[in-house]
Amino acid sequence: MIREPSASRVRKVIVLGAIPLAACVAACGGGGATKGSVNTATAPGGSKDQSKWPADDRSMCDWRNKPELEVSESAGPGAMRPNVRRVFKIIGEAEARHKTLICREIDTNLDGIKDVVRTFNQKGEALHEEVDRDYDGKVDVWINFVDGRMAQQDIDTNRDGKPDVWKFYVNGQLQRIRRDRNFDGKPDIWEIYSHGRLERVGLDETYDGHVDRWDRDEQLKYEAEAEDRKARNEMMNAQMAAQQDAGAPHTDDHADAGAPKKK
Ligand SMILES: [Ca+2]
Ligand SMILES: [Ca+2]
Ligand SMILES: [Ca+2]
Repeated sequence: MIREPSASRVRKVIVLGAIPLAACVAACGGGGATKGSVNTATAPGGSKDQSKWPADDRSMCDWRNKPELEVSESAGPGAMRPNVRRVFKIIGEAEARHKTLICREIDTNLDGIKDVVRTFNQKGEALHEEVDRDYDGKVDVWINFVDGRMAQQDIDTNRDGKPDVWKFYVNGQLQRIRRDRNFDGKPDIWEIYSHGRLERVGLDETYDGHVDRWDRDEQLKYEAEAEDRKARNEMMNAQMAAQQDAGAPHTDDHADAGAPKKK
């Protein structure tokens, strides 16, 4: 049931992608920079024909009706019209007066609709990012930064406009992932990572919000057991060697303690 709309969406994406491709071969002169954009979907109201870009680019920066902010528009690679908007705030007084970037948004697939936006603090560190990764006109990735590093990434995988995967990072390293398999808005899988690797998984099989089962990653479990076994064997060998060493008279072959006696 869940697969059906996404399959039809894929077909739609292909159909939409085919038209701009033909248009672009004629109009874009095979420019390398446009290569990435021809195979993507076009957001509703957008167009891969840059002369037909809509007047409203669905800006995600908050700058309209704010005359105190300065806005710059520029054209990135492959764009014949501006597809990058930067919003600056003037801070400080007199000598210290300068402008600082507070928001930047880009139309990355060149359909005239902005699809990624990032905000910054006055230190220039990233604060928040929103992305329409599949170019359907709806945001599907939300990222929060702490001290300029990614701290949380929320992802919408079923295109209902709400996140169903939540990834948490500490010092840039993945620590936890929560997943919502039945799309009720609540997590039912909890993944715990250690040094970037999956360590254990908690499953809520009844969707009541409580973990019913914790599974340790089998590979990690095997490695941990192998380590234990190795350590135990080494300890036993050392003990045996010490015992034999203590009990046996000092001979030249004491270094072979624990090994079968030679003839
Ligand atoms: Ca776009
Ligand atoms: Ca989207
Ligand atoms: Ca759920």
